[in-house]
Amino acid sequence: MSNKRSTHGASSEIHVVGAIDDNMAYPLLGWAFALIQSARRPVRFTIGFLSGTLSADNREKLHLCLTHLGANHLFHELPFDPRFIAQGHISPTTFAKFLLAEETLEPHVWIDADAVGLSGWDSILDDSGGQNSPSELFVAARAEGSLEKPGAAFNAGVLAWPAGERRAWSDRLDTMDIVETQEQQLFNELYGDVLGTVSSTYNVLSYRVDSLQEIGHQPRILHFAGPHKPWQLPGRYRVLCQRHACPWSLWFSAEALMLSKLESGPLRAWILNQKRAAIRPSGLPLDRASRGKLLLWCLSIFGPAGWLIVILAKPFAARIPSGTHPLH
Ligand SMILES: [Mn+2]
Repeated sequence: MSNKRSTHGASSEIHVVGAIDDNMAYPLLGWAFALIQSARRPVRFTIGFLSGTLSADNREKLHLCLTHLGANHLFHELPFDPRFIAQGHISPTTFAKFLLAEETLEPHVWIDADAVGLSGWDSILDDSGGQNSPSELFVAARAEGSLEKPGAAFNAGVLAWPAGERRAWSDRLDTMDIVETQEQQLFNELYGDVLGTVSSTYNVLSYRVDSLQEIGHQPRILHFAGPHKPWQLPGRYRVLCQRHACPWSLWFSAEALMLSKLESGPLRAWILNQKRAAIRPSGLPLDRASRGKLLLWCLSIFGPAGWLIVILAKPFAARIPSGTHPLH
């Protein structure tokens, strides 16, 4: 099979690149399933991981599950680099996007594993100006119809790469100061002047919207950026998000369908165990930006008594940052 397709007709394959560690093993299944299920063309995945961050056992189990889901995929081990630092909730795995992009010279799309694809996501490479565009990288506009200021910071969760060589990042990383989001800043610095934009629907940040109606149009990729994530919400509270049509409900739908596909498979027990494990965030999140995550952590600890927290905390919903949580 050719890896060097350069056109993106309706039937041509789309190459999706992402990266995970052990903490993201379970969410990866929802990610891959939603992307395949909503695409109109074949999808091929390259799933990167930094050495030592994804166990051989998880890899083997994920391989079986992905095969069962019909996902054409390849795991790709990448060298761990001490400059790949963890920052807040962002793991060193986020730096994998530099390594994978420089190895993948064909057109492809990077999608963070904390995202779901919805109808139309697989048009992203068609919408990125084709072969004649001078842009070396395409990212989603910040808001639909907004005029992008040159140099405005972009979110690096979805990256549409046309064919071509990538910019050298390693020396630049050595010389830059440590900032709050190192990988994002490095991307902005390297590609700020050669950036093209696609519709904001290709990277809708869930914390910017409280309910799906607020977006005003159907997202094509919904990105659960920020410290707390939909898979960390215990099942009993999910109905609150669904009733409110909060962006997380799209992840819950994809997850339910994915689980039903794997129901009959041999790995059912492993998956349900992973699902349970994903609910409990590692460590007590106490920093100011993680109040949403702290709420989810409490809900995962307190069991049914968590309903009391939900009821008592409701009046303070607005003080919990980043939109999405069961306190609607
Ligand atoms: Mn992300």
